[in-house]
Amino acid sequence: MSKVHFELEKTIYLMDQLAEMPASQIAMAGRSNVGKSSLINRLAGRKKLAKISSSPGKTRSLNFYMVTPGDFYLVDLPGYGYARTSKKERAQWANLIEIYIKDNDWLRAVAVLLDSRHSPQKIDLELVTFLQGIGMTIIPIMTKADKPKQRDREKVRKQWATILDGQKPLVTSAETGMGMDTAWEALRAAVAK
Ligand SMILES: Nc1nc2c(ncn2[C@@H]2O[C@H](COP(=O)(O)OP(=O)(O)O)[C@@H](O)[C@H]2O)c(=O)[nH]1
Ligand SMILES: [Mg+2]
Repeated sequence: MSKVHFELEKTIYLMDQLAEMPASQIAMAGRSNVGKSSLINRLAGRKKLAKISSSPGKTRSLNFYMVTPGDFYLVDLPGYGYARTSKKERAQWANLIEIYIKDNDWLRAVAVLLDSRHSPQKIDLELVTFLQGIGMTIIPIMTKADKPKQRDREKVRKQWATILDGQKPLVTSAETGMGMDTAWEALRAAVAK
């Protein structure tokens, strides 16, 4: 594969900073600590592009990375579901995400990151149900695939496929690089759609 380049073009902290970013976009969503930053770094081939946080729940911003070639934005959404987040912060997250995702003509798909080690969790299901409800294309991506036994991982994958009307999540590991080619294919296919 030719060399890809990620450029952080814009960071948004508050709703009123949301402006139209006129290029195809793919958003990445997932619970805090699911491995979102690690996956972005692995895809970019750079270790320190997105911060791997030792204190989860910290990042509250939307980060727009311009990806070349391809000329689309990979949008890193703030992680959700951090246990120590207040009710108010949770509501703010939902509000910002909802406004960003709805009525965004540039958004082609939302990659939903799912931890390979866990059965579907309520909070992930809420996001998936919301996306299904508005007819948004979902790219389900299982992370940390190097952690569980393959048999357990496949069980989780099947559970998700049932929820996703048969669509099987991609299986990735930022640690080993497993599944990166497939992930790129899925992202590029969604952009080309
Ligand atoms: N074993 C393993 N650990 C991972 C993987 N991806 C992320 N991690 C670890 O999971 C923790 C959270 O990762 P991070 O990328 O910051 O998650 P984020 O909060 O979703 O952005 C860190 O300690 C990472 O080193 C993976 O593919 N395999
Ligand atoms: Mg992160």
